[in-house]
Amino acid sequence: MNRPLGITVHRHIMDDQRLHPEATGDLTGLLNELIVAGKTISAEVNMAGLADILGQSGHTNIQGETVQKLDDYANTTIKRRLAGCGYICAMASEEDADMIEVPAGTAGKYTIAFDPLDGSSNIDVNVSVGTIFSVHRRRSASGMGEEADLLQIGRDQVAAGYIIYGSSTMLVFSTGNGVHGFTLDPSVGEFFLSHPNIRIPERSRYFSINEGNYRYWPENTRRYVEYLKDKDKESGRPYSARYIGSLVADFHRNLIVGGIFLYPLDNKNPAKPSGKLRLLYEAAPLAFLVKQAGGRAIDGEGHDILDIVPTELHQRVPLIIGSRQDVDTAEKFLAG
Ligand code: AHM
Ligand code: MG
Repeated sequence: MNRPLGITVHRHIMDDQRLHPEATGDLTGLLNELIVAGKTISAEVNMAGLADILGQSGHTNIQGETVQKLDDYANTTIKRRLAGCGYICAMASEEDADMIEVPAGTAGKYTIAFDPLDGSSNIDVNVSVGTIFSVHRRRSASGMGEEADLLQIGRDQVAAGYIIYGSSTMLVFSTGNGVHGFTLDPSVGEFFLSHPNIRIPERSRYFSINEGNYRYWPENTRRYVEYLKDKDKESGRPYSARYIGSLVADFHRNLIVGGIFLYPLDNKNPAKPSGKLRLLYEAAPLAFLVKQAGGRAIDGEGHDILDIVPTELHQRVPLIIGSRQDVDTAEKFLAG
């Protein structure tokens, strides 16, 4: 069979590296290792229905949630592949309470935070899940990495992206030079450039939110969602609702066709109103991508996600992300 010759993700990354004569190749090396981890996880996710790996592992993670077996698998796969690769000095994972050290003598110049398998409560029902990652240059000069190397603002990411395990497996990432999407051809085990220079539409007709939380939202958030559902021909309202409950899938859809995703502040815990999603390995990397694609991400509390200074690895943050004009409107409503 004649296959069209596509640009592989490795070629794309090398071409990108050549634009930076000062580059050492370490970021390229790190991304390549991550891609192999992603392909490994993809193969396992695809086999999940057959391999008796579905279901729960029986223990809970730092967030108090039940860990699915595939979460464990994805987490271990990424950690093993990156440990000792020489490109990173520390890792943080949604599934690990503490910073993950790298073997002595292998510390490199980057850090990585990742959610190994986001949306994993959806695995059993065949909904798309994904791996999200965020890469920073370390702050400390050398030696073993420290937590402070991981606690950096989103704006300083050098690379961020996700791998979505959906009807096909796609890698979407940015090194600060636009957002590019690659689709895995499983027959050759290679990601090919399928979505160069992704731009999110300036305005959309879709919103993604868990409306089951309506009663827990502040009044301004409720008013905004009511506004989206009001009839107004000129602004294309009512918007259509699309909520998958798997962040990578919801985000990916909105990135490609336009939309606004909200996991806003709520008072489910009245003593401590908060968002649900995590800053370091969910909100910040997607904020980096959306900005590169022409969109925006805010917390609805007066901050751009990319400017929030993390104080702990598993910090939660409200997230409003997507098409620029929609986020602008949401910002006005949420500010009252
Ligand atoms: P997870 O990291 O434990 O999988 O949880 C994060 C997921 C996101 O993928 C999704 O956007 C959100 O939780 C859905 O939450 P809810 O079920 O409260 O709507
Ligand atoms: Mg997650």
